[in-house]
Amino acid sequence: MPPALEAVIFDVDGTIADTERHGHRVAFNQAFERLGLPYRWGEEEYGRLLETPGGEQRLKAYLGAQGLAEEKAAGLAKDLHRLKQAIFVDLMRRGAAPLRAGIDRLLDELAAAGIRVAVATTAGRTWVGELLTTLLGAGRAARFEAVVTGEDVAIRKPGPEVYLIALDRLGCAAASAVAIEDSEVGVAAAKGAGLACLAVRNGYTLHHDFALADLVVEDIGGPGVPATVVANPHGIDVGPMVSVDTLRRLRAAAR
Ligand code: XBP
Ligand code: MG
Repeated sequence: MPPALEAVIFDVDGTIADTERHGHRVAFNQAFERLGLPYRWGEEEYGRLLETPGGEQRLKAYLGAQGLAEEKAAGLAKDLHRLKQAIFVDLMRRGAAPLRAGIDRLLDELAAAGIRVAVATTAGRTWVGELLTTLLGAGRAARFEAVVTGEDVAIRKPGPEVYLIALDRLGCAAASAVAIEDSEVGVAAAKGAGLACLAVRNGYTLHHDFALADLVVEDIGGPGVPATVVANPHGIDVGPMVSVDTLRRLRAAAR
């Protein structure tokens, strides 16, 4: 018999909340402006820049590509990123990074079923906790038993470390957990750690290769938003919304 579902580990950017297009991207641009730099990241260009996970790493790679020497790029990326994080928190408090449909519903269903939850993200500790509290309320945010961020790992996604640390902190075997991700690198990280993985696409990840995912949907489903299935390689019964039972079936079907 396959192991029971004990825990669900959520990615944050693009999965719990739509943070990138109107949140992080805008904050990066405001940071450039405040430091008097000529760079601005357009919506489409930012989609390509997202291939470098981690805001500071993204900045460093971009500045390097603009011709800055490595040491100069690293120092400027650090300063810009510190500033960008403060700007992002402010934008997020003003609603620039909305919760994705159905996340609050699913969290409540998981709690009612006694299934534990954690976070595994490439993003920074400075804002992740506050985003969870702002979008979900203090009660739901407190249910995340482990919040593992970019600062906790030596190698970011697509490396599996962030998931391995989350599993370790939960004291849960990979075979008893499901990950929810929105991107190709995120799915690779989760599968590399041995978890079953649900992919929830968003505007920036429509073109990603989700061949490793155990189920791909447009949304998990919430009031007025159906869980439109994009790929269902195990042929599981998804239902009108991704529910605890959907995730249990996913866990059982995944290899
Ligand atoms: C998220 C990221 C992050 C965010 C920005 O990836 O790569 O860098 O874009 O956040 P994932 P920070 O959803 O796969 O975890 O600036 O805090 O890094
Ligand atoms: Mg993501």
